[in-house]
Amino acid sequence: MKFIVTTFALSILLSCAPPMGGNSNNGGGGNGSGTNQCSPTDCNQFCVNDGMISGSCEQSSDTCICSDRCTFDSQCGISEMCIDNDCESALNRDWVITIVGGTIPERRQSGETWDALGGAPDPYVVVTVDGERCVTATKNDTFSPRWNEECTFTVFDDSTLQVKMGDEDALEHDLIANSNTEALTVAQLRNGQIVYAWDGIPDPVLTLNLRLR
Ligand SMILES: [Ca+2]
Ligand SMILES: [Ca+2]
Repeated sequence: MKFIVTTFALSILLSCAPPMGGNSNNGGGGNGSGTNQCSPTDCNQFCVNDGMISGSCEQSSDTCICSDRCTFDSQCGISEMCIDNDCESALNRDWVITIVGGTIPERRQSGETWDALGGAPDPYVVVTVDGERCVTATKNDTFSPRWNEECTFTVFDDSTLQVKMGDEDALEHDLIANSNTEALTVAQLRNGQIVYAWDGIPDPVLTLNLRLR
């Protein structure tokens, strides 16, 4: 069967919204550029220039300055992340992909059981980034494997990701599901998680977590 990506951008959407309220004090004691929402009495704001979030407000002695230091990824460029309060490229870096776990239907598409005499599958996962493979251990006789195994890959702007779940057998292994080889996007890196489902069935099947090494 085929895996499809089901979710990738929820936390980005949630983190895009600047805090509500606050005041519109222009340059309130700030030495930042342009119009901002920092003021000495309320420093818990974003800096806004021409409607765009451009940084966060920082208390500095008795004033409040508009800093170019970031708090959220959404304050950075489209291929960047907020790393130690600086916007830096998310690419050309080592990323850790954690194969968390999955669920497997009781029977194959053909209606047969995974192993002879009604046996449960013995699943493992192969994650491939730019042709480099990482293979998990095999979990014996389970429909809900948990691996929590980590693989490290260097991710570039044209990197691709492909995943496959197999059932280890004594002779020829069975394919449980695989995905197409697809671009590994900055949106997925920033989101920190990729969830796969069966094509046509919304239930989550395989979860990968992503973090900077
Ligand atoms: Ca089998
Ligand atoms: Ca088995």
